[in-house]
Amino acid sequence: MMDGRLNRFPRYATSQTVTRPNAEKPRQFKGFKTYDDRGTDRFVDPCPLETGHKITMAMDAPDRMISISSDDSELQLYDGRMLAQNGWFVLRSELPKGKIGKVITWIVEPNAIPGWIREPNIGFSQIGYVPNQPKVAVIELDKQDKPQATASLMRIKEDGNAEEAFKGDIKTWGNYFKYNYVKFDFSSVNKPGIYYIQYGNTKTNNFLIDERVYDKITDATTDVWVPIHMNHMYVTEGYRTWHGEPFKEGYLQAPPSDHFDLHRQGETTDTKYKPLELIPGLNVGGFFDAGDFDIETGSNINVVQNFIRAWELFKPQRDETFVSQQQRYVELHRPDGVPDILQFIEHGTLNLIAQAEQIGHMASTLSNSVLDNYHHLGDAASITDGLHYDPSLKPYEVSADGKRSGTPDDMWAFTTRNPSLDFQAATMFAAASRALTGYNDDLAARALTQSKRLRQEATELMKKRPQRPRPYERFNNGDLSTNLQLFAATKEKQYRDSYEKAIWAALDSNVSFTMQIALDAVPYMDEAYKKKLRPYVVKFNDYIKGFDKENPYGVPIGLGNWAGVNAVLSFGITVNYANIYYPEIVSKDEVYRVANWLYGCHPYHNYSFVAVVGATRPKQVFYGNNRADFSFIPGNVAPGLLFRKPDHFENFDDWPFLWGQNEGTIAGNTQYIIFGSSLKGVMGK
Ligand SMILES: [Ca+2]
Ligand SMILES: [Ca+2]
Ligand SMILES: [Ca+2]
Repeated sequence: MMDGRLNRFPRYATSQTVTRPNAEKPRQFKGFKTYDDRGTDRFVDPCPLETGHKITMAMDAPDRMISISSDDSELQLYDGRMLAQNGWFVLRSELPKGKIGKVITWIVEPNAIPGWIREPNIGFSQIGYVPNQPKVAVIELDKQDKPQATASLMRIKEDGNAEEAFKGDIKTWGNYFKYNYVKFDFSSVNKPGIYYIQYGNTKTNNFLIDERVYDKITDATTDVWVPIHMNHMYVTEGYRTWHGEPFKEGYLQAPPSDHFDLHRQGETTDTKYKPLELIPGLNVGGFFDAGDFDIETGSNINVVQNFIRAWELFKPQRDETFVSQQQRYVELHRPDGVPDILQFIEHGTLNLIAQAEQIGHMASTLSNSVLDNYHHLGDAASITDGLHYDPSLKPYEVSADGKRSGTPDDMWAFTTRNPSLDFQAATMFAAASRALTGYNDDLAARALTQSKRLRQEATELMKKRPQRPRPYERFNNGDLSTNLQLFAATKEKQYRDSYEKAIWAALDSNVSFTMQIALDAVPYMDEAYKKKLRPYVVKFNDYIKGFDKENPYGVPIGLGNWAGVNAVLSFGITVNYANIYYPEIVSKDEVYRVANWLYGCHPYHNYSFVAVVGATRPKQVFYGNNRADFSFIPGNVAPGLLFRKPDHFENFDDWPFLWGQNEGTIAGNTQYIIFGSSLKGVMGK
């Protein structure tokens, strides 16, 4: 209600706009434009939904009611979705010109409900539990709430009625940021069945206790999410085309540019190409970065490595995807006789090898040239016009032969040379050559050639710049990992010696950070190595158990600006590997920590963070390239709980546009495949 006039917030953007000359538009980020004005030189300006001096919203809902008033300024309510699907409702007053001191006054009155107590959030795994695993629900309570003495586990019988299968005491864990946490341990129940938890008046949705609950945890990700993110391919599923073949016109050499999305091209190109010259052969293979469509080279390197790790240790033979590089065609749910993971390794390698061969080193990224393409939502094939950019034509003009246009929409390759990225690529190419041998021998040989060349050249470049910090050593153990991969690929002793020379010192300085690489080496090393690693694994086991005291959920919870799923998954993978190689030190009970967290046992809500995984209640919305539909791409993994200072965790399920809590990335989702594969590997033992 605004000044007594009643209205409803519109379900969809349907209010009015006008256009104005671009000259009246405030300057946008670095002078870029978020819109394509189609040559009109005018921008779109939405009209307010309402104006007035007092607005009261949601007076029918005491928990959401809020009133805002201003006597000395006009309140203007806008629908931000008129300009962008991620727009919010905006209430604003324009500041008067030339006034200082107290300029305008707003009175904001949120409604308060005396004695309000939040409903308990009962955290449990929406996947369910295998019979012999620990089963502990973590119940998040308002600090004003009085904990119940007991909770019950209810079993749904075949006749549809429920019976109490177990009644147990509630144990207090204590306060963690905003809430009080108690636990309900029902590990003793191991009879397969359909269950729910009854805590006071709160009843959860149902879940399974069954031997096979983990069997399908990676299928949505490998069968659906990953193939949909294959770049430079037409991707189809049943009646639906997910996207046509993107970027047919290829990639231009980026000119010197301080760009967006953290991309930058230095003063020189570091290549044989002139600015805006076509670099041949880059429009092949590779995976979309995340909710956007660029190829982040660092992420794509991780992706190939993730697939290789899953392949080498677990050899998943699953074949549900048809991939034809020749036809540039992918079809979901159509087997073609080749394990999908091998095809994904090949697809990732094809783009990265093209970069190494055509550019001579790794590009930092292949990305949009104009900002109004970057926010594209919809079919990736329609981001650019598919025609080569020809500056001699006018914008939107097409050449007579239909092959060129004057629209400067071709993607750019950012090619500033970064030896640490070349090092990472060298590591990945070594592993790729091993994985692809016997499947695509030509690509395997090319990968090994590039691995050796890039490693050599990067080493020399590093030597020439001794004054610079070497981020690859500090952040990703690049040298250790490269040496290990090269040893695994070539069996040459020099690589093994270099690896062994460095690994123990790295473990001494940081056991949790280095443990994954140390475990990755186990299959390639001897018994003496495995024995020497033992005491470090004991230390790592203490590190795992330490999380029980740090927070109620027993996993490393990130408090940064991007919710911490990658750190949680890394932790889970290392725990799984530690159990696989050292089951007598790291017990099987530890491997469920991360699974519980991912599938629903976490703060804020109890929905599974993996789209469609967790039969009863996965999250409804994710930040993917279909986010404008308030939807998701199956198999996506949300970053999870975003921490907001001073004490708030959140993960919106009715608003997909907050990337920090809802965006799945290609590196993160393929990391999830390793997590899931290794967890299934543990189960199969
Ligand atoms: Ca990106
Ligand atoms: Ca296949
Ligand atoms: Ca074009």
